[in-house]
Amino acid sequence: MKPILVTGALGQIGTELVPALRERHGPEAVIATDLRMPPDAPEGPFAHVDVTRQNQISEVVRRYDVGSIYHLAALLSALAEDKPQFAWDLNMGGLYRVLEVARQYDCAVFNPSSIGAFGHTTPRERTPQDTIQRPSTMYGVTKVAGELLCDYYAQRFGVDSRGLRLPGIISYVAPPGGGTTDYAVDIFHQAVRYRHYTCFLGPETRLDMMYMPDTVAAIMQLMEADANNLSHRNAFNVSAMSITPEELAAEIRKHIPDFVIDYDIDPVRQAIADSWPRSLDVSVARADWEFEPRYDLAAMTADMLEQLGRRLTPAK
Ligand code: AKB
Repeated sequence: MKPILVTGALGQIGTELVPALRERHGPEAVIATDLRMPPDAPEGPFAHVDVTRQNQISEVVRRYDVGSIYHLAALLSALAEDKPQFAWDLNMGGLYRVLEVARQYDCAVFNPSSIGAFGHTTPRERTPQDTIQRPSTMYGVTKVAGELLCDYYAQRFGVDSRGLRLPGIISYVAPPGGGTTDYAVDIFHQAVRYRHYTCFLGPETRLDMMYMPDTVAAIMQLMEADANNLSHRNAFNVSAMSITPEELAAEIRKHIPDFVIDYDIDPVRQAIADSWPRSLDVSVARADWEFEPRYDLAAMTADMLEQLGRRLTPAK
């Protein structure tokens, strides 16, 4: 197998996807790239890449004879709403350049879409795989356009592009940063340290979520799936749970009985969340490539608290 290049390798997903890919394919087979430099000595090849500079991507692809690009570098929803012009340049410009390099050097591409690709007019319960997509955020606009652009490169140029519509991702290694679903990570850190969390989304805000081990497994499974079994290419709906802040707090309280949640709603992030689905229909991913997440709310919460309990010191 030819080497894999990962963009945005120091972000929330890259931090855990890169080691998983290295475990599967060997440390030298995965080239981690990011705009930032890694804080510690990397465990395999690392290159500085700004994804808005096509020559920087193609230089690394040529140097390592890369066969697939997992393109994770992007701005998340709340940050993209704060800096819409920059979000367009980074999210669309980066993806376009990755696809152009993939076309020229015959690479496969993984591109994450998001529940943010949906909007107010989308059916919000059991949101189908194929449905109305009229998002009202810049993040959503770049995600829908990205799904279409990946489909276009597959049809027009034969680029083997594949992707998932990711829900909020919960993890304990690297923080997300700039997303609407970030509360579902912050809450665990604050619960372990202070037994108290002030949530920026309202108590009944129901959104899809997935634990990082299931996310990493889903990305690898989709990229290894037989193309003949895929009825869709890009943007498979995936999710492992559909939860509210109140339900998550109640689950945490089973482990930390005196945990308290209160609310100070951020109108921008609340408006974004209110435009997203409350639960996704993931049946197409199940049928096409046997998507089967292992962690539900209870299993994810128990593991998050155990892992963070080892890493964080409770405040006195
Ligand atoms: C965000 O909140 O922006 C992301 C996402 C759901 O795409 N986590």
